Amino acid sequence: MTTIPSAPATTSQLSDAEAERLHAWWQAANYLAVGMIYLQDNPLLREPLRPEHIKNRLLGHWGSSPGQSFLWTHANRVIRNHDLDMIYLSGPGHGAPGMLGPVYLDGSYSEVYPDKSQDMAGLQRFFKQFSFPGHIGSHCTPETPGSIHEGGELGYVLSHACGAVFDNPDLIALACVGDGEAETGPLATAWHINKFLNPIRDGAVLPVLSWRGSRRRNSPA
Ligand SMILES: Cc1ncc(C[n+]2csc(CCOP(=O)(O)OP(=O)(O)O)c2C)c(N)n1
Ligand SMILES: [Mg+2]
Repeated sequence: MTTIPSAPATTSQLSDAEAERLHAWWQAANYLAVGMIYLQDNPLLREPLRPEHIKNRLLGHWGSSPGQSFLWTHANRVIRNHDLDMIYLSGPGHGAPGMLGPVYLDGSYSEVYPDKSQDMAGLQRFFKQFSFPGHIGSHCTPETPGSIHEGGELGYVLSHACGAVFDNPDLIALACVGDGEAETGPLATAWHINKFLNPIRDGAVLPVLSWRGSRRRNSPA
């Protein structure tokens, strides 16, 4: 009989201290997502909030963002602990704040766009220019540091994830599927691509359904 050794406790178990740090990082990412969607000024709420601090037109899906930054936060932990080769693919629509927040937090955004520096002035520009014509898109556009493909049309996250791992045995593609996206034909079909994935020759796809209860089951109306 063969026994499969379990992963070493140090890398598989989340200590309270580590959980607290991850949680703090995730909360900061969530603050950035809210700021991007709602604020055009007063980014750190250092003064009482006034109507002119709020954007006139709100774009970007708040509900989509915490789930995606949660995946990002915890994926980073396993990437670091296990030295993984992993990419994240974002399916839900207009959920870019869920990725832009982490990218700003880890310093990559300011590195590529020095005017979005990690200070109050840079943060104000980052917030104001999100979903503003000619500036930062509400999808994860190619201008996003680290991004390799534009989204926009729902339905393709699993096809892209599978395509990325074919003949790429060391890669893990973490794919977040929006519950709305999951209702599209291309996405429904893409669940079947696993039939073509070979665990020896190809990498692995780790799909996560972002099911946010947007459709109430058994509701009377
Ligand atoms: C094929 C297609 N149909 C419609 C849209 C318009 N659209 C953009 S986001 C969205 C809702 C997406 O829902 P979901 O995937 O659940 O994402 P979330 O709720 O997390 O924003 C829709 C219908 C689109 N981008 N692509
Ligand atoms: Mg949804």
